[in-house]
Amino acid sequence: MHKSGFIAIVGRPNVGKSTLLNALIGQKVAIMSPKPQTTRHRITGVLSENDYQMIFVDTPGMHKGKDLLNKTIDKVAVSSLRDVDMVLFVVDRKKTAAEGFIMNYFKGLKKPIFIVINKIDELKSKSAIDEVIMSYMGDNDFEGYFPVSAKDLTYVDKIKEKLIEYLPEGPKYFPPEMKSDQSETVMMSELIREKILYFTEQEIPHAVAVVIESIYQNTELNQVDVSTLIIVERPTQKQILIGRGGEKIKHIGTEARKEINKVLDTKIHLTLWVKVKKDWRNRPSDLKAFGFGE
Ligand SMILES: Nc1nc2c(ncn2[C@@H]2O[C@H](COP(=O)(O)OP(=O)(O)OP(=O)(O)O)[C@@H](O)[C@H]2O)c(=O)[nH]1
Ligand SMILES: [Mg+2]
Repeated sequence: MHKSGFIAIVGRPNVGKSTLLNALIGQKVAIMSPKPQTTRHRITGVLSENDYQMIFVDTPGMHKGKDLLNKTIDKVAVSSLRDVDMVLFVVDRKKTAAEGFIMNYFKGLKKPIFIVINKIDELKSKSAIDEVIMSYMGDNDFEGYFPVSAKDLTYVDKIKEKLIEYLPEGPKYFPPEMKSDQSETVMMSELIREKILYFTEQEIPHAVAVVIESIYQNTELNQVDVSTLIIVERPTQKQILIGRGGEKIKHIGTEARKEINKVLDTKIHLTLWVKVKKDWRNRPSDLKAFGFGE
């Protein structure tokens, strides 16, 4: 008998959902960063074994976003809840209003929901972990509680062991060698955005969109030439991103190139252009052009 199913990973921004996805499938398919609102799209990660397939759906952190971009990406997480067989609700602290906001979406969902208490490497003791677990008991019917460290891979396998029990009988939805449904082009733009998130501060990470303009297989130099547009909202942001003498953008480019080389095993030559598109996060046409929304 072959088992398979879809499992959504949801939670507040920055709790470690994408880190958990990568840990569960043993490969980096989703970018991760210390800045909230890193993930902006639904990202599928596939774990294939002989007798089962788990299709994990990483989602943007759920929160009450103000701009149109955030409202659009919040819908992604909410609709993912509808489309899956099971849910992993990731938390990293005791229940607060932010978690309560998310738990409202669980009402009436007739599917198993598990809580993952992530970042236990930062919790000092077993009793500190228990306190977090206790704060979630009683409100919802959770099927299980998993204290883990996605970063250190501690107890991540316990989640898989439990999910196998709950998986329904089903086909292989993806070929076993396929780890994600993201195209290489999208993955490249994401890895570039990851480096921008790491090396910029304040509002810049949130104001950035990355669009791959062209990809050229340069057989002569045995590399791929990639030309990329980085969109920001204001001229001041462009200045900061480029940095004095172009130093900042050069550093981001170097780090992105190394990461793409590592993750996608592709040698690339990267050209980055920074362009201002005023208030793009609130313009439906821009959002569509940059790959957001229906
Ligand atoms: N200490 C510790 N840090 C972790 C752990 N898992 C993730 N992190 C860190 O938490 C931060 C956020 O991780 P992400 O995986 O990007 O979080 P996310 O929930 O996907 O965030 P959004 O996409 O913004 O919703 C990163 O700096 C991670 O390194 C963990 O187990 N322990
Ligand atoms: Mg994420």
